[in-house]
Amino acid sequence: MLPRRRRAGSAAPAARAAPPDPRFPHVALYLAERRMGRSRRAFLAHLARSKGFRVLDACSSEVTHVVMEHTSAEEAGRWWQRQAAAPAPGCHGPALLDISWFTESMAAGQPVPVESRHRLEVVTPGEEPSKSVWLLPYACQRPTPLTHHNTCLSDALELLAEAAGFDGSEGRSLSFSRAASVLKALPGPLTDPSQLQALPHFGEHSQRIIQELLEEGVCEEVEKVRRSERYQAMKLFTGIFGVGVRIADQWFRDGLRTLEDLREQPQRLSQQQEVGLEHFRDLSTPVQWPDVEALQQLVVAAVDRALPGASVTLTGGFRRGKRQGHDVDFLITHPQEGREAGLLPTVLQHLKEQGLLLYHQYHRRHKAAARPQHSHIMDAFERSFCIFCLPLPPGTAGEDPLQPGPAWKAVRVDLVVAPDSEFPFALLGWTGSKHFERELRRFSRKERGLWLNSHGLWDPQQKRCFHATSEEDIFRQLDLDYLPPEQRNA
Ligand code: DCP
Ligand code: MG
Repeated sequence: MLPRRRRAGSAAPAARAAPPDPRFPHVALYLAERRMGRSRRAFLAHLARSKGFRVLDACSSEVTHVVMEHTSAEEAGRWWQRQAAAPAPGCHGPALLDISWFTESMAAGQPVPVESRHRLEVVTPGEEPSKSVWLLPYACQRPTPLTHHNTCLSDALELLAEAAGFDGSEGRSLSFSRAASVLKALPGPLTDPSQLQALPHFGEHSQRIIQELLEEGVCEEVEKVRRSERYQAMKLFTGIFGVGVRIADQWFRDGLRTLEDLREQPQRLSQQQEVGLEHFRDLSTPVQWPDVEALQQLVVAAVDRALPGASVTLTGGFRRGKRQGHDVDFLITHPQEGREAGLLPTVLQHLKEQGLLLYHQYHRRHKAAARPQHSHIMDAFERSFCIFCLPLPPGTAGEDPLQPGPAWKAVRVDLVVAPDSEFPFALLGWTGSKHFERELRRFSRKERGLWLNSHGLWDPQQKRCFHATSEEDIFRQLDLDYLPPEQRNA
């Protein structure tokens, strides 16, 4: 181990920023936090400085060696250009290197000569930008398509995540969700348990589940949970509109198991749950794409009547490309900030007059909570959780001509109103998936020191909010590669 070189009297923070007597003055190292992550970068910088390397905290024309992880040469080149660090006269800009140069240099105790194998991989146009992007630790760093190669495996882990959530074990639930989400982003099917070694978020338990599934085709623990009375009752109860895990758990502990049990005890139900139970069959049947189109027309017409110029944007799972879902989510705004405030009651009134609403629960905007500083609160927008009475096209009501069904069906719709300045954040927050959003917030806080929610992005150090005009803007502020909605199915 090389001795640490210290200058007597040098103040520690200043020495950390730019040690005045580096052992290798011709090397100025910059570690790019992008994709490396804040904590890893700090660790590597400390290591390099302890070996006498000069590590710069900011990009500048002085930098001779840039080390990046999980990125291609093109991406790195574009990124470097954006840093606007013009090379010093006579220089060609820094060498863009992968971590192998850094590790070899640390092992050698001095900068090793740059060889072509150290340089970031050049990717031909059309190829994946970074082959190992799916190994990145946060779901918001990995493109996750809707359909993928490991559905059976990820479904099994998601079932365990759901069951752990039913038992209030949030940590366990998150671990399974993270592992499931990694599988969804893999570029091909997982066929051998040894492949798990390279993947992030695979603890001993998740590995064991996957190994059994790969070897036996079925996992006893998963099947046992699936068959259990507890899981089945909790799944049934939490599937009722207005019923969360806490209430479902109480009902289970009181001995209730079926919808019939609930119908016999109507005094237990809130008005919302009563409506949920009444329309249970319709509401537990997935909403299909043609329903979404029909609903969008109805909502657009009602919003337009209430406030001309206001816009209606489809969010949630359907924006991510899902062809069916449990509800339909719409985000409403107006280009003139403030005009949108208090819009929903009028919209709801118009819908009611047309007989399109079976139920709605209106929440006005919660002013104090609608700040990114309150990042623990998902959002405090003006909104309404509705059950629409969606007319069915002629000829589709009821399969049996002798027993025609009703000419409508109940569909869950969420209407959310955001002011123009918060719209990109609201759109990003309401597009999901839930796991993607959770990871994006965690990434912002842990890796960038910023607090994100559906209202904005807050810098607690500088005590200021970022302005954004699009989702792309927000990804850029977080120094993340942009992922379109269809790649956010984490
Ligand atoms: N959302 C979130 N956290 C929550 C609830 C919602 O981040 N606790 C965000 C992400 C969701 C979006 O809001 O994707 C819409 O919520 P939904 O429950 O409607 O979920 P989806 O639309 O993704 O799926 P589906 O409606 O098909 O179940
Ligand atoms: Mg939805």
